[in-house]
Amino acid sequence: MRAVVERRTKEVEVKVKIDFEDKEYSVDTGIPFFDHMLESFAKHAGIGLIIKAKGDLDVDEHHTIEDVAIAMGNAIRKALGNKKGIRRFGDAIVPMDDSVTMCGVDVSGRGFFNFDGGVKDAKNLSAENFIHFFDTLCRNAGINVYMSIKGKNAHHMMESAFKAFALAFKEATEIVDGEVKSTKGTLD
Ligand SMILES: [Mn+2]
Repeated sequence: MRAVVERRTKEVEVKVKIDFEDKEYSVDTGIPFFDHMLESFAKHAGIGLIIKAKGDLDVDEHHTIEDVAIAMGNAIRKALGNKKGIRRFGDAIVPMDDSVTMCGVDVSGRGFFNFDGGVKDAKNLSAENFIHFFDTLCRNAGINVYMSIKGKNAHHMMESAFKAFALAFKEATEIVDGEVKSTKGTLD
C-alpha cells in the first residue's frame, strides 16, 4: 500500500508520499512544529511519510497546513485502495505529562472529524489550524476520527493528539485478513 500525491495551487506546492511498507519519514513544510507533529505521527504509526511543501508562509500558516492535509488525505485514500483486509477500527489513549488524548478511528470511507475537549495554540500551529488540519485530513482520506483532548501545556496536548491518532490509525489500517469489514461488502 503506497501512494504519491502532488498538489499545486497559487498558494502552495506540496508533494506527499505515503508507504505502509517502507518506514522512512521526512517532513519539511517550512513550519517546524507542524513538521515535528507529522514526523511523530509517521514514527508512531509505523509508516513511511515523505512530505515536501512550499507555501505562502508570508501570509500565514493556514494555506500550507490546509494543502498538506488535502494532499496527505488523498494519499491515504489512494494507498488504502479498496481497504480489503484492514482491521478498519482502531483506538488509543495517549498521555503526555499533564495532557491526554483519546482517539478512535474508523476507516469507513466517510470523512468526518469529531472533536471534543480542547486544544491551545502552540508555536506556529494554532488551535484552529490544528482542528482544521484534522478536519481536512479526515474528509480527504475518507476516515472517521473521534478525538478528545484534555491538558495544560499546548505542546503536550498536540503531541499526545498526534501520537494517539498515529496508534489508532496504525491499528485500524493493519492487514488482518482478506475481508472487507462491512455488511455492505464495500468501504468505498
Ligand atoms: Mn515534542
